[in-house]
Amino acid sequence: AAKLSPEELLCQLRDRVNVTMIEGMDGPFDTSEWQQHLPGKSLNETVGRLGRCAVVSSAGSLKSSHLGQEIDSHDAVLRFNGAPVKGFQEDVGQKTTIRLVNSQLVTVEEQQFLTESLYNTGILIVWDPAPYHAEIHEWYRKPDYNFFESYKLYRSTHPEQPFYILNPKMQWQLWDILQENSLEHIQPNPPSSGMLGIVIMMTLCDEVHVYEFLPSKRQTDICHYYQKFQDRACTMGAYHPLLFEKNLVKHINQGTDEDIYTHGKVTLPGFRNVHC
Ligand code: NCC
Repeated sequence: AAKLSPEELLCQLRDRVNVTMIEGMDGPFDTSEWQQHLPGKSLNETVGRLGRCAVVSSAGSLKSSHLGQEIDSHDAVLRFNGAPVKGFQEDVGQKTTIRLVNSQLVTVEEQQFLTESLYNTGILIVWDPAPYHAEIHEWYRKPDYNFFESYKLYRSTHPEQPFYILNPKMQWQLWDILQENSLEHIQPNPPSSGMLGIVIMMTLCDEVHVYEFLPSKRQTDICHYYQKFQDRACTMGAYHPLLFEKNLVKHINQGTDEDIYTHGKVTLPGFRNVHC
């Protein structure tokens, strides 16, 4: 596999990864039942045009980072799954514009998902691992986790909160680019929420700063900044091709290595600012 230059790679990401949310016109969702649950406005309409954006990984290395103020200075902040802000503002900030959650959380942790106030802030997006390049109907028949009922339930109790379903085609378009740019064979598992969130923000924002996706000098085996649990696989990857994702992000980073080392910070252009 021939490695592309950072510029070529950015163009590939811009042109081949289609970031869209499920809409009422899409395949099996074009029923009156789904019409009433899916948000009326598109994600673009809901967020408007965003300038500087931050993506906050959930890594343990955010602990004692004091990055909170810097993170909150962005126009929009994306967080993942159950990553809290309460009690951790000093390190991760308090602003949440978008929260990207996986379908496992929405189903397996349904009770918490439906009741914890953490999820009531900002825009929610849920994604589910789909079979490789599966057509949307096929995925709908056998999602990895059947989160659809839980989604509808949440929508009924929080009708005013925008809550989108990520179109599953994106994950494999992105995975193909990861594979093409890696020398090793990658297991065909979808990218992590982290990598998906980075590309979502690149479509919405002029500039994206990613925190502690590429670990800083604070790198630790502690999985999350909000838990004591230790597992190196959280940072290196087991199911998700996390190491390959991180190599790719390192390759397209427009910031300095110093920024990575001290702040775990990567700077990426929004696709609007990528000229091919
Ligand atoms: O842990 P998780 O990820 O919620 O983390 C969000 C994203 O942050 C980046 N990360 C996290 C920890 C770390 N030490 N280094 C990192 O770089 C990754 O990019 C990660 O995607 C997920 O991707 O959805 C994941 O979700 C958890 C779990 O399902 C949720 O937290 C909900 O409880 C998965 N863990 C388990 O299933 C046990 C994790 O594998 C992937």
